Amino acid sequence: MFWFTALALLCCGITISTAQPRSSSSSGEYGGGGGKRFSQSGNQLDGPITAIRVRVNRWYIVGLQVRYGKEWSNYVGGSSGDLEEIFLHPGESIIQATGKYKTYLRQLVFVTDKGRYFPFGKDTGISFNAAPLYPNTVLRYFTGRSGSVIDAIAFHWDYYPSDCPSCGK
Ligand code: MMA
Repeated sequence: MFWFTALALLCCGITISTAQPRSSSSSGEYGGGGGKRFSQSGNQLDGPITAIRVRVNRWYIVGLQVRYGKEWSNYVGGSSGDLEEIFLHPGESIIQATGKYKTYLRQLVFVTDKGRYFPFGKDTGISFNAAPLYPNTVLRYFTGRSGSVIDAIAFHWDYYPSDCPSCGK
């Protein structure tokens, strides 16, 4: 009986996992190895990304704060430069992120599914171009490294929360 159950579970597990449509992917990390790790993975439970604050100085992307649903994440990064803020329209999502880096992050550009784009920072360094792997998926959260500036950044894509088949809506 034990072996039967174990075998049944094993088979089911394999069947279920291969039958699931995949939706999560990530791009990066882009940047250098300094700073301390941060992850906003838990923040995605507060909702879709609705606004972004980016702090920039003359050379670098200094800091980042992201609004998930109605909740702002913790601020990550340093205190130099100016804080810039953009709000997405209701239902609007980021579907591509490009930018530049060397040792630290220098430029960030967000492109939305409504054809708007939001550039931050300076146009110098090694370029990257990040987009989701799976159709109809959008930017859901950030991870990266930070200290007195943003050292590196990675982008994590998945369904817009209300489109998630397993969210029971
Ligand atoms: C700090 C420290 C480094 C990091 C830089 C840039 C000034 O040093 O946290 O590890 O690389 O900031 O963010």
